[in-house]
Amino acid sequence: MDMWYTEKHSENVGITMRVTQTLFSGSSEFQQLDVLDTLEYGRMMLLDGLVMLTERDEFVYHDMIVHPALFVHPNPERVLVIGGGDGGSIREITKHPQVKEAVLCEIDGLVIEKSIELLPQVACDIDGSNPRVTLHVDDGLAYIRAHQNSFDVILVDSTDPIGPAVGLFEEDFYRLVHSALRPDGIMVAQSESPFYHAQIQKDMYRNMRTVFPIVEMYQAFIPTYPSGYWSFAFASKKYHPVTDFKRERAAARTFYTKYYNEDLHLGAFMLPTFARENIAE
Ligand code: AG3
Repeated sequence: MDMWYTEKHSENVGITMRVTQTLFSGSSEFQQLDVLDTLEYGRMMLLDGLVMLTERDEFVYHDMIVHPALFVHPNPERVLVIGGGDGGSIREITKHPQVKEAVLCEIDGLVIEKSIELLPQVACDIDGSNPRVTLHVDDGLAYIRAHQNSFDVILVDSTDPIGPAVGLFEEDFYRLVHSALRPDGIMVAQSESPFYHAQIQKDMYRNMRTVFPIVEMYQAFIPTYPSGYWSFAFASKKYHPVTDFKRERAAARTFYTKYYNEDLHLGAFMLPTFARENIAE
């Protein structure tokens, strides 16, 4: 049998992959979850039909949502991930020796459960084996409302702004994140494709700028996401991601990063003109 999965990226374009097996297909009270095995990209997780990760290219996303902020903040001891129930961001965070506690707040317990079962190389630090990791199955907004002035870095590892993630792109949410951060805290949020999602980016960056004094966009190449060209928002109370970056510290890292490095850190913030224009003030 010839089975293919297609995620439509627009009305007229999509990405399609040959599938060998459905490992899980079901729904929670929040969304539809599927884990498929593909020939080219290994196992793939979908939420409401959208590709969240594949085994082959998840290193790009997880390196890039985590390491820029953790190498800019001089002492990231407490780090929170909102969403990210697959555990990939937590895995990268715990590579940093200064991190004392990495907290995951995911709304959907099914995502955590199926990631531990079917994506063990991604979920390796959320399976109870890492004493520096704490899990909460809770709404991110409720969690941060109850944890003011508590974190050095908060990562918003969300899906697209449809379904349960809509609130994670709004100004009220960024205000809560701001107050859940310590006085020199940094937020990083995945911020969609500059190529396909110009309007989402425009609204999202405007919302962040009303709350944070420093807001910059940076980019990464993620083959299985719409257009392959993806972005992240760096929103910060004090540290600038380029001028406060200490290259030597990143170069002296004690762990392997397959995508991130100290040169790429700077290059990632250098945007093409059309991407700059999406978020122009
Ligand atoms: N977060 C998913 C980013 C959005 C992808 N969008 C899409 N395929 N339309 C990734 C979660 C990984 N921890």
